[in-house]
Amino acid sequence: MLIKKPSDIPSSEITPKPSYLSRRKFMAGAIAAGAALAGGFYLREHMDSEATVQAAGVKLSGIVKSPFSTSETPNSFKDITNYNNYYEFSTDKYEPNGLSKDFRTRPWTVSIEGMVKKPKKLDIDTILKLSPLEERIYRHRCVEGWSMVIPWVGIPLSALIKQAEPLPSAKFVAFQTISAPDQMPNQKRDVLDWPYVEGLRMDEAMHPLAILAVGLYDEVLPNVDGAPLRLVVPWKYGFKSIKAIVKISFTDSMPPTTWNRMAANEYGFYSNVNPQKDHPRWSQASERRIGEFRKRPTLMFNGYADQVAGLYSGLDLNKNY
Ligand SMILES: Nc1nc2c(c(=O)[nH]1)N[C@H]1C(S)=C(S)[C@@H](COP(=O)(O)O)O[C@H]1N2
Ligand SMILES: [Mo]
Repeated sequence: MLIKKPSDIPSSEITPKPSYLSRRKFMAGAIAAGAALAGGFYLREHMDSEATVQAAGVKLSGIVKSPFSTSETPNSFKDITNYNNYYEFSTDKYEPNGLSKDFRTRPWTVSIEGMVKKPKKLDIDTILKLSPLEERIYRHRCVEGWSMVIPWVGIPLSALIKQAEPLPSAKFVAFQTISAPDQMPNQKRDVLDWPYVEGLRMDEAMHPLAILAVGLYDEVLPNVDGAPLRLVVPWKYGFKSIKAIVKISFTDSMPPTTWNRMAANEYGFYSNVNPQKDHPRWSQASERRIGEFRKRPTLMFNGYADQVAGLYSGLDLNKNY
């Protein structure tokens, strides 16, 4: 990953989300007011042409709080949408938000295939109803040394996997981002091996902390954060959390991952946050939380060791980075 001098957003520029969004929220609320939906976990959409054109900003309803959330203070909506990695749009951190504004997230189908009893093509709005939407406030640690706290809204990845009924032979899950060079300018260029791909071991994918995010704060996921469907695995470096997913396939062998293909000595398959294992070009011992000045020590498994360390007992984390 390209390293930039950490010239982050000065806190004076960070408008707290409520005022930043107040007008948009009011509009979305007015649209949603017409939608009396019973039972809860529905996206209030298709109620107004504007809402279907640009789903981001529309309120999600029926969100339940998760016991897995951190009590740390989340970063602002503005931080989370204006300091991103999304190489399909730009290798700059500030540009993807603007460049992804018109990205089309409807209609959207996710193909579930490979070693499963029930392969399927699921519409994104069907996926949204698989499980109650949960708010998951997670730490997010990028391999380049910065971090944030992000209030995702999503469903457990396991809820989707169970639908497909993986075969006992399935040992890994592979994820793929959409190919849309007409919409993603860098997919016409030789920036990365497109489409972006990632993978998890099956037990990692079934872990209750692993989610598919569909929202941020209480709204539909902004395009820049990976709408309409994005993986979040909070004990791993950020690049594991693949955006704009269109394919999930089950395999018996370790799937390729984009950054491992680019530089295998720098990015392994596991990519667990590990302050003791330095990146060949920089230390991983500490991190800068966006919005803070002083660095913080990085925590083993990004602070989720109690929950996930058991997945790796018997694995040499120095070799399996
Ligand atoms: N498709 C795709 N997914 C991606 C990336 C990308 O460039 N393309 N960047 C990754 C990296 S390096 C990080 S740190 C996170 C950043 O997520 P965020 O922008 O929501 O903070 O997305 C990951 N997922
Ligand atoms: Mo990253």
